[in-house]
Amino acid sequence: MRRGSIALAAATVATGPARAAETDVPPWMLEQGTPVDELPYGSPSPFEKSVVRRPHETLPFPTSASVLTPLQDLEGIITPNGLHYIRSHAGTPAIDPAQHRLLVHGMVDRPLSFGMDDLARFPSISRLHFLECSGNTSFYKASLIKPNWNVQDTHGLLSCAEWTGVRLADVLAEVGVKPGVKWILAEGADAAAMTRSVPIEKAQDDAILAYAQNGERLRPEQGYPLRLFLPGYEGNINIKWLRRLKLGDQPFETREETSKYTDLLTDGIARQFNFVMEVKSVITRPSPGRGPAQPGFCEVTGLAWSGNGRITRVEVSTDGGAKWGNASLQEPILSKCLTRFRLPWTWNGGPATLKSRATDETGMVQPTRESQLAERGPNFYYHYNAIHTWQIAPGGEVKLAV
Ligand SMILES: Nc1nc2c(c(=O)[nH]1)N[C@H]1C(S)=C(S)[C@@H](COP(=O)(O)O)O[C@H]1N2
Ligand SMILES: [Mo]
Repeated sequence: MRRGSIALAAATVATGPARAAETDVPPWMLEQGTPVDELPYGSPSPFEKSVVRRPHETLPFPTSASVLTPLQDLEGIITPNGLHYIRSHAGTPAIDPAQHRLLVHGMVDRPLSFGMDDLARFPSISRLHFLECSGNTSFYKASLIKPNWNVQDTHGLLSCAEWTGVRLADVLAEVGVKPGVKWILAEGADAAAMTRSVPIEKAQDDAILAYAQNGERLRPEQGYPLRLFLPGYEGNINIKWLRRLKLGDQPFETREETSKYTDLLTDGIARQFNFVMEVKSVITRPSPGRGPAQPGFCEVTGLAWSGNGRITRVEVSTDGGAKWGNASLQEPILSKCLTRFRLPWTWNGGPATLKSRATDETGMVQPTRESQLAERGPNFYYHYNAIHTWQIAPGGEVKLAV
């Protein structure tokens, strides 16, 4: 569809753009604006007050240990720092960076304790990557599903930022990795003292000791002053407030990789160490609360990502999966990063069923909900990545469809 024809369609409907009145002068043009030096650190327009993180709409508990990113309100691929999802098992510790240390010990030649200044002396790198909690979208059990959920509820444990830090591989070279090292224990300095075992191959590959997020120092909630960032791996292993790395020849079998974050299979056996967040996508608009205002042109847009690499294709269906069309992918299309997709669509005002299906560079395709449930059985909780469905009613209201 050409741009001109889109504009024409919008202008012909009653609630579209008004005819221009050339002499109108808005009141904010008649007086001096707020002095700029009153804003040492800026915040969004007061008219954007509704664009906030929040816990699950219908959570059965009185308090929550996580708040979700409002994906329905965001553009492009970057999550503003104040809207990055938070999942913290014991709140946010108040850490003085001048006192924070990272101890690297175990099977190393020279155990060392690094201050933040010591780490800053290593060569730095910046990478754009998504972060997704493996519990994101873990609502495939029918009893958990609430029909009024919007995309913030279903997919909001997902964010994307530019992470800056130093390569873990460089720090490991400094301490000297002894032969036979296979795993590294990473420990956080929060009251949960969260610990996970990281495979040495990942540590030597693209692991980052991150101290900055979207150009500024990490937010306290994201692990200030230092976090482990493992691109494409489930959120939990990205240890925040990182204080210790212990090198060893076997996994450390911590609580978060035995009791939690394992996948219980149909035969009753739990699969451990499922790190990679596999190919997934979601339409962020139209979505619940963000339905089409009127029949006519309606852009379908959303996000796709894969912990295995780049997104190569996103298909969109508006008729429940009978026909699929290729969405256009917005550059940059980066490895282990959110990719924005868009498809021009004309909503005829009738019922419609929207789905998106992503493919990554390894050839993996998002499974249908039915096939994933059949394969994984009723006990599965983490790592759900099936095709997601929104239902548009004739009035334009959008609801979760399962
Ligand atoms: N020290 C520590 N690290 C942690 C956690 C925690 O509670 N403590 N939560 C983990 C979980 S479950 C997730 S999903 C991610 C969330 O990172 P975020 O809060 O920056 O989004 O951090 C992980 N790292
Ligand atoms: Mo998580």
